[in-house]
Amino acid sequence: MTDFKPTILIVDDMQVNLTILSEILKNKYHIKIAKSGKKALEIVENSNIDLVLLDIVMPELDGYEVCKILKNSEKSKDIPVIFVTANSDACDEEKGFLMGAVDYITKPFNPTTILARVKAHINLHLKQIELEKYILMIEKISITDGLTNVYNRRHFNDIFPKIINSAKRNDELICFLLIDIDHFKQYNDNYGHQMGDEVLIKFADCLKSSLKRVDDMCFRLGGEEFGIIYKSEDKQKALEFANILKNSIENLKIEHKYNSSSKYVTASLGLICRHARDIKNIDEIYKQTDDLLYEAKKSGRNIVGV
Ligand code: GH3
Ligand code: MG
Ligand code: MG
Ligand code: MG
Repeated sequence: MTDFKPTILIVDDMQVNLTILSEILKNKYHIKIAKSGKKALEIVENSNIDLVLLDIVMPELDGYEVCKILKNSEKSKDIPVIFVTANSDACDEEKGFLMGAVDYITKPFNPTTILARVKAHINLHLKQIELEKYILMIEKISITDGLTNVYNRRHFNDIFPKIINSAKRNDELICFLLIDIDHFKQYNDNYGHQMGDEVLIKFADCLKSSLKRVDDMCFRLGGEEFGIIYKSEDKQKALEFANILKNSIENLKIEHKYNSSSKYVTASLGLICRHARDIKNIDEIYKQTDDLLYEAKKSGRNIVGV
């Protein structure tokens, strides 16, 4: 366990209040202090703050203004803010919560209350951060193929129609490649399933590393079948890319004695380039590409079918 100490920013225009609050909290938390709203914003911008204790009545920027600015900034919108103030009016309290504060403590306060409430909000905040990280991780897992680490079929089904629709709006060309390992059953039968898995990993790495632009995407669509959505305004360039890819696969030089077209692992490809406006749906473009892949297989494998 690391002994992580959260950092609290105390904001108050009166030194005496800063001193009292610091004394109460300093054993359990790192403390930063600001004597004005402006200084508080500077500190939040330049450091990692886990909670803000915020006075309301301050010259220039008051606490409400500071809170509003914090809640409108991407960096600080999730930092819990607790108002600590002499304003005990219910309307002030309501306004504090409306500004996005998580709590409102009136002066004079009891040190135990301060400690308990700060602790509760810090814990909630840290749990929230953990939850967000966890959600991001789950989202990534849900779109990734577990063996090869490229996108999975679920993501393909979800994203390809969106890419086609966006290309329709921009009147663009869509290039799609299907890539299928040649005689992979033979490979498994002769070298074993585990070696086969290793081929799939190397194969996918080769496809991924051939894609240099963020818009190009690689998917594992079935056992030993992969798909690439390739951005190109030019069919000839896409074909050049497909041939380079085909050669890079063979150049991995993964021994495959039972492959009919080479002594190494190879793949056959189907490539289609269509104006997005001419594409009805993903089933149609998939079928057309699959037919070209089938032609490549029939014509001897280790070939790009166009
Ligand atoms: P072709 O050249 O016509 O594509 O022949 P092929 O043998 O590659 O095609 P086929 O569809 O007959 O066989 C595909 C093989 O892929 C069968 C299956 O055992 C293997 N396979 C599918 N998924 C995996 C996997 O996750 N790991 C391993 N090791 N093999 C897999
Ligand atoms: Mg004040
Ligand atoms: Mg195959
Ligand atoms: Mg196949």
